[in-house]
Amino acid sequence: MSGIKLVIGNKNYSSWSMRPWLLLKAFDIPFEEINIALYQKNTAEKLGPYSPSLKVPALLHNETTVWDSLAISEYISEQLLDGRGWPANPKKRASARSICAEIHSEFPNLKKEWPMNCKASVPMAVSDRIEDEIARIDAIWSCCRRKHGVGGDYLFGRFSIADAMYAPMAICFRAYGARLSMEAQRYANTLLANPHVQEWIRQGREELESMPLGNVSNM
Ligand SMILES: N[C@@H](CCC(=O)N[C@@H](CS)C(=O)NCC(=O)O)C(=O)O
Repeated sequence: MSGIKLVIGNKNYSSWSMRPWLLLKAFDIPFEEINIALYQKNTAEKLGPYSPSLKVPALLHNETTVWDSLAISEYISEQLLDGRGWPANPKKRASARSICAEIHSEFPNLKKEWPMNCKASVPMAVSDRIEDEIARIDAIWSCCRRKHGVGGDYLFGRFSIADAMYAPMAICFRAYGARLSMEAQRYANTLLANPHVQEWIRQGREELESMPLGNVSNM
């Protein structure tokens, strides 16, 4: 027993939950999953014992609690992977950290208008508000693949935190029909073919809860 517990929300909707879950899976770290349905009357009460922010994800490891997807990813890399969550090369690592910070704090319109929904397949018109944000993610993916992707099919070659942070976007882009450059689309396909991403999507699709789109923005 690893002593690691990951508290997550609905797999169909919770993109922030997916990120550290995928990281743990990708590096074959055993953990116990605690699932809490979001936006129910008793959600805050259920999250209270685990997550100081009353949000998911949160990770419990022995006596330590860490919350927020990026902080959890850093913790996993530092405490459980000897730093292997990030690229070994310092320049690549700096780029990886930068693009992770970017997906964590930017793209407000995309997060609002195209929230993750594993069940969705509804081609949508691209609004002016999200056009530039999609183009920026396309540029990040294409540029990382070209500059840093040697040695594997992921942004920095082998799978890293950066791929875990961007994986939900591949689900959103497929669900809503984003048009990507060839290089970016190839990378999106790599993410969608990842067996752990497929496992997440499959489990998300099996969930019964459903929420109106307006309630799931930025999940
Ligand atoms: N910045 C946080 C965002 C966490 C977040 O917004 N989680 C959503 C679900 S994906 C949540 O718990 N929402 C419940 C609420 O806002 O009450 C992270 O990166 O983990």
